Amino acid sequence: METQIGNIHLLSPFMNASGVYCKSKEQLIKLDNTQLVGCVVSKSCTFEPRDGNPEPIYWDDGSNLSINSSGLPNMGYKFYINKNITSQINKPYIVSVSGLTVKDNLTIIDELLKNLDISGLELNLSCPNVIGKPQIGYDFEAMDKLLYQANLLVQNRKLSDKKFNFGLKLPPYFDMSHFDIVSSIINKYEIDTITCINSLGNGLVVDPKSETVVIKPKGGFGGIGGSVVKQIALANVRRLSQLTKCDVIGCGGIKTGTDAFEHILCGAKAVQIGTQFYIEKHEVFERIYNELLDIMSEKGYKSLNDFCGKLKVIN
Ligand code: RRO
Repeated sequence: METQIGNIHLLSPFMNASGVYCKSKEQLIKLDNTQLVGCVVSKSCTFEPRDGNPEPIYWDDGSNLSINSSGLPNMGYKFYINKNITSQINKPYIVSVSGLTVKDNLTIIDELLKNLDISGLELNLSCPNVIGKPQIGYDFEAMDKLLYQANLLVQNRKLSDKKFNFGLKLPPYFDMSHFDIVSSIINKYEIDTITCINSLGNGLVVDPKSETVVIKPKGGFGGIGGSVVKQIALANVRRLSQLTKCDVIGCGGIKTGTDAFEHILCGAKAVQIGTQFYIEKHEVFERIYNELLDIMSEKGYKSLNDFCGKLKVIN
């Protein structure tokens, strides 16, 4: 079950999706101490600490459908790279970055690169929930400009230490031409990993009984997660692992070992769990790990590489 994502070696392919139980010091340490979590990912951070949007910001149906409009509540980037935290985490540790401006993103990345205690960063280009801030992953020109500048910083660091992992978190794409455009931008830079996909932005859950929305911010609109996004996630994992040189981390609709198996078959080298982690808490990792192990042994697969990216097509 070992795997490699960019420069990071993982003993288990499972990790938390950024945002779920990973904002506070206690939550990060708990993730580090959770069996079969291969890597700890922080809540996306901004330059300054933020409270996020007014509650209620999250809803799920208890099964596997979720909507959130958290609005980036976080402790500020300094918190996530402080020795106070990093010295307590023994597994690979990825800090998710979601600055509110280009300048903030570059400042945070620069500071992260100087920190030898973290394994890498996941630059979040796909937060759907900050009022007045469109998802940069859908603005190809802005994305290219940001990655150009971030890449300069990362290249400098790589001269002295090759181990830092530069990753991106992308929104879902729905058009073949968009896969082509995004991958041609990504391939210009030294990006090690891409996480596909963030929540499906600006969906709406309606409660027919009370005739209301289920979360408060933005009139009820928010990022959709869970089984309903799985097929979109699989398509993004598949296409972007074919078109880029990056290792892809699959995220979206993973509730069972079969879901994880499908992500890996489509090309994911590792997977993140969001909605189901929220619902089932930390026990989810061991359960899904064992389910995946059972599928592998039934099929006679000894390692993830035996089936990673080997989805068959119909000729
Ligand atoms: O904090 C959020 O509202 C949030 C973020 Br940054 C994100 O990347 N994805 C999401 O569904 N919510």
